[in-house]
Amino acid sequence: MIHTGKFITFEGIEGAGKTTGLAYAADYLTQRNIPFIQTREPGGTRLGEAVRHILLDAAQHQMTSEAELLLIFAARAQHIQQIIRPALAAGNWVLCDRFTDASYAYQGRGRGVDQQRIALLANWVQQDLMPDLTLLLDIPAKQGLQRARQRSAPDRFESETIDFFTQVRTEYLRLAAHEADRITQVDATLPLSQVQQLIQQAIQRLLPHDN
Ligand code: T5A
Repeated sequence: MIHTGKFITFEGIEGAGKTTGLAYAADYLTQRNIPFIQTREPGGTRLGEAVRHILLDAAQHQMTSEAELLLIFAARAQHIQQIIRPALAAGNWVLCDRFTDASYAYQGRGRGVDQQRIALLANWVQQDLMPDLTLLLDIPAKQGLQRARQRSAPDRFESETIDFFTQVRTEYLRLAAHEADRITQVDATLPLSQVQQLIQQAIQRLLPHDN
């Protein structure tokens, strides 16, 4: 019997396989009768999805880095209070497609916003909330973008340069090296079955021994 929900986030650049990995994790938890919700950032609430629409809109090319960061954290504040904390408190696991690591990677390293400002916002909206596990799906920028662009027309972020995504990836890898206990790095260029096996192994470590 599980009493406390676990908070798992999925990170990586465009096309790394976060959505695919999250769907696999959801199947895995379902098979083990572990209650969970799946959600995403930006998004997850009515407010968050409206903010997501603005953030991804390719027509919003004049958006400043500061406006972008504050919109993301406004959505995150709502998401944490309305969805994530209540779900965890009720004993559900939370599978979340992106969280604050993305802000350090995209707005910090990618856009050049001072990382201390991001940390200030993170402390404000998260307080003691941190993911129990973050799966970083790592892929070279060119390969990730190829996958993402095969799927749909580029949104405002996907229209960025390879250099931008290389910077974003570099920051994700730095975070993974710095927080190795929380962040499990997965080679997302591997065949899907092997990626899924690595995801399963990481999640298994969070399960109580009788599960
Ligand atoms: N953002 C977000 C910020 O800037 N700051 C923040 O703080 C936050 C929270 C939206 C944008 O918001 C920005 C970053 C983003 O640009 P998003 O919706 O998560 O974020 O957007 P994407 O990263 O664009 O999501 P994608 O759906 O494009 O990428 P995924 O989810 O990583 O990739 P996925 O699973 O859809 O897979 C892509 C394709 O690859 C295949 C899949 O079948 C699919 O076709 N694939 C594989 N192929 C071969 N081998 C494998 N191992 C494969 N795994 C997946």
